[in-house]
Amino acid sequence: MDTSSRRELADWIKREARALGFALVGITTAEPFLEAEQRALAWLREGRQGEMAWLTPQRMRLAARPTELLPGARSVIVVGASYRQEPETAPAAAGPLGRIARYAGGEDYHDLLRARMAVLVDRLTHHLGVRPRTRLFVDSSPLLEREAAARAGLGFYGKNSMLLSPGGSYTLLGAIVTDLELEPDTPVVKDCGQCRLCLDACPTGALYDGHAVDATRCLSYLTIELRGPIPTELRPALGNWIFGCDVCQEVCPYNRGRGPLPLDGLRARPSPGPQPALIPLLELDQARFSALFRGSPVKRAKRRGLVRNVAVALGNSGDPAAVPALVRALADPEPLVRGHVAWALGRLSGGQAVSALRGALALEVDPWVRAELAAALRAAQRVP
Ligand code: B12
Ligand code: SF4
Ligand code: SF4
Repeated sequence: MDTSSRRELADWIKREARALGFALVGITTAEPFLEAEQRALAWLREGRQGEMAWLTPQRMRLAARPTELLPGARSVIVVGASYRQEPETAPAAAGPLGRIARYAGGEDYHDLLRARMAVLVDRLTHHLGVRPRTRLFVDSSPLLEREAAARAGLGFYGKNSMLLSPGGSYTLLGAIVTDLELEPDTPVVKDCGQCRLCLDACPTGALYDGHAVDATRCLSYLTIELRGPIPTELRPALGNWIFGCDVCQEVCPYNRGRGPLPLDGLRARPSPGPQPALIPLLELDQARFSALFRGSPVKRAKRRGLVRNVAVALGNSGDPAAVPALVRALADPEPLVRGHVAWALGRLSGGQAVSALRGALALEVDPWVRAELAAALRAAQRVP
């Protein structure tokens, strides 16, 4: 294909992608991402991935080499879907409220983006009269998506490690690796300058080294990916985040102003909403959890993970109205939940908390929960 045909096809793809609702679209070559690979391998060597055991050096090497992901690959089409929205609009619920990261308020973006990208490939097939070889990536398969997006000219790395484009960072990325030869875009040469708002705002100091995140400290990891107990010293930093965290994006000047409208389906569902009441969530059983979060990214945390986070957020709320619900939750079937509920009661203290913790300690058999109960009892008794 000559240069003008490559450019024409690239332009056609971009028009179609925008018509499908993608706020961002760009193209890069299938050359390997060698510098990013080195950064990713260093990140792994330093143990920044925590317990995300699926992030292995082998996977990172693959993720940096589109031609190994699709033999014969020549180009990568990268799309970005906006999920920009204000969560602060009229919290309807009473009592202590939690927060769910904006990206997780709507439908599961993996399915949503993948379906639109598949339509793009179908239209491309129709346009060309022949089906090109393609492989679609949305988050869960190996491909360094931010790196692909940066090289495809969608934006640049912010100090919060997000891909920043002129419309901000509230975008989810997807990539189509293909054997088509397309005219590539040029990367954006830009940086954050002297700004360091996100570095100062991160509740746990998870941002380091200019543009990287230590996942083991990031609330997004702690509330979604971490399956076991949240380290005690980081629990207060959760504040009321119960699934993900948007702090380093909320403070970013690139996210001020209007920006692109969210893709249909990525708007927050009315229930449970972006700032749900915490007490009803603490009381969710498995059936109600499954019904409430069907088709939502929140299901990734599983019931036990979400209720664990809710317990921590209630402990952080300082609201004594949470004590009776927490006392009931000391009987939760999951030891993980009981241990965090104990911590929350220790923080809220008061006579009812102390006697419930004593009673639970007398009955508890799980050694980890016993240790949490004992520590919580000491904490609750210390507070006047
Ligand atoms: C694992 C993962 C996480 C982990 C680890 C995050 C991390 N930064 O690595 C956790 C669970 C913490 C996480 C959190 C979030 N994630 Co996440 N996550 C991923 C996933 C699946 C893999 C990322 C990965 O490989 N990390 C390893 C590191 C080494 O690679 P990297 O993230 O690309 O980091 C690059 C930078 O650190 C950069 N870098 C490092 N040093 C330097 C220095 C310089 C000078 C430069 C220029 C660059 C640079 O190089 C690295 C390699 O390219 C990707 C999807 C994918 N397949 O890429 C989504 C993805 C990155 N996540 C995404 C989102 C939305 C989030 C959250 C906002 C969700 C939330 N609200 O809670 C937070 C944001 C946290 C943050 N500030 O980054 C989006 C980001 C979209 C965007 N516009 O940037 C992605 C792309 C998913 C998607 N398909 O849209 N995530
Ligand atoms: S998502 Fe939250 S915890 Fe993670 S780096 Fe950003 S501000 Fe810090
Ligand atoms: S808050 Fe400032 S430093 Fe952080 S990503 Fe945004 S512009 Fe860059």
